[in-house]
Amino acid sequence: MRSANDVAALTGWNADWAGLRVAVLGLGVTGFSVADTLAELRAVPLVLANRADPERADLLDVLGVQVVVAAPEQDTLEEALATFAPELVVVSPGFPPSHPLVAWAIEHGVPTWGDVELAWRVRDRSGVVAEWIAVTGTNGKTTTVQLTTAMLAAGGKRVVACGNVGVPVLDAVRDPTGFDALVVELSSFQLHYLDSMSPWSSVCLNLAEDHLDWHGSLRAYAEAKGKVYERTAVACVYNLEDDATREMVEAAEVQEGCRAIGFGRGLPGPSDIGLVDGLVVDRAFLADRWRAAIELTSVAELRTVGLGSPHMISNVLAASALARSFGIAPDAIRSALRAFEMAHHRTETILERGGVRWVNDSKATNPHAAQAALESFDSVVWVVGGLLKGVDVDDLVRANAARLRGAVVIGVDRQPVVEAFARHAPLVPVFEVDTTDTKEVMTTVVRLSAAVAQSGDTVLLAPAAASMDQFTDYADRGTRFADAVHDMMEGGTDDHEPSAPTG
Ligand code: UMA
Repeated sequence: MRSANDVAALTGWNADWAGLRVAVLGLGVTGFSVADTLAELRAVPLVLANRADPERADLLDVLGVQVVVAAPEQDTLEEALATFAPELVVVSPGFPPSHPLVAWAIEHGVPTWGDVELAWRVRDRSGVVAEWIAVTGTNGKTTTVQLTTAMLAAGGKRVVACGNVGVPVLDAVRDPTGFDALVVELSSFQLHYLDSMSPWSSVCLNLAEDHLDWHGSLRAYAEAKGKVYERTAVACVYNLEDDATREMVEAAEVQEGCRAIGFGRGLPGPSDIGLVDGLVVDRAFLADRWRAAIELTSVAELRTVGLGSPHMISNVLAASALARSFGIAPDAIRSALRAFEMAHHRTETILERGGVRWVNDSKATNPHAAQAALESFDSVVWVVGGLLKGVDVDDLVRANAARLRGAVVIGVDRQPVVEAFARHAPLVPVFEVDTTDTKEVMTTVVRLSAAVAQSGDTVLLAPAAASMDQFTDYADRGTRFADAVHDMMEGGTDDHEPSAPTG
């Protein structure tokens, strides 16, 4: 039996992983990449999951990895874990620290790592050790990761986006050709289980309430986010418009010589990236930053590629800071931005009909993201609701009451949303979609919205909530909305009357 100290010392692909008993919690994309890696390292993984995709379980069977699947209400997994007596537990991000299997490991003094911790330790797999650029924040992570990746690629670097964007970091690390840099999106869940990463540069884009059910409190959520800056080597990038991010940088233990670089939509000081007269300028990565600045692009140019809204400009500023910290030239940044294509489901216009614009921002899974989307439009029919994750929407409703033509409320947690409207926006007509048939939800949403919207309005899907109550994920929710919009608008069936508003 190896001690926790022995396990803590395991660093490097060629360390002595052979025979190490590792319990792997979860069998989604993360759990599979972990078990597959451990098998390659000749460790002894045991995968435990409450549910599992049979294809992944079959593949692991071929690799000789044991998998136990059982419902949470049975004690099977706890018993299997105790009998296995793991020397290490690797936890998928969906498992909160309060999950009985994680709690068991902590109680028994067994080290608990996330997949990203394991990936950091074995990052020398291909022989070429990539630098890591770490990105977190409540909102804008994926866009910023994609922008940064595009900028590095335009600068001639071999680079890949990975982590919470959907590609497990272990898959990127095991790519046989290797990379100059990994741009790693880190969720608060992944950061919670990550303790030794030392990134080249790092950013926490912003901080607002989210995932309180997983973390237990806003404080625990913020603590996890702040870990992104620990041991950073070159640049801690923070948001000049969000003090919480600056405080995280101040609290972090970073490497000697690491700089703090601010980004914001105001005039940049020395060591900042910001806006001057509609130009995006870098006053951080140049020798004479006290007197000079480098122009990277303009807000007018950003508008032409759909990056002109305030929150997108912030993402561009943050990505530019990360790219500049990696030595990417201004020309490469500009050309990456010109060629950038926004990912789907992020303030994406589906179509315009009769002066009404239909916009899909299904990615707005919390109030902060929804606020950013709502601010982009003057008069909105707002499609809101889903799984609220313990977050309250009162402030959001209050702040946007004046711009709302109406609201269409979806999801299981409709009650608190409807009540928030009754309290803070009693004059806004509110329609509830109470069907539980997944196929019907978006058809009903589009029918109700079409009846309420007037020329000049935007019908905006920006739910401020997670999607898993009624959809597979935010992409499924957005696609179903877009499909329903196309079906109704292109089928010309937009002449329905709304049913009576509630509240
Ligand atoms: N499982 C259980 N019991 C539980 C929870 C999970 O058995 O209580 C098991 C099941 O086998 C299930 C598997 O764990 O199939 C799922 O694991 P997971 O929830 O950790 O998800 P993965 O499929 O491994 O995907 C995760 C991230 N998901 C979450 O953090 C919830 C993906 O982010 C990420 O892309 C992927 O790792 C690769 O890094 C998604 C996400 O929703 C996009 N992230 C949240 C967000 O962005 O807000 C944090």
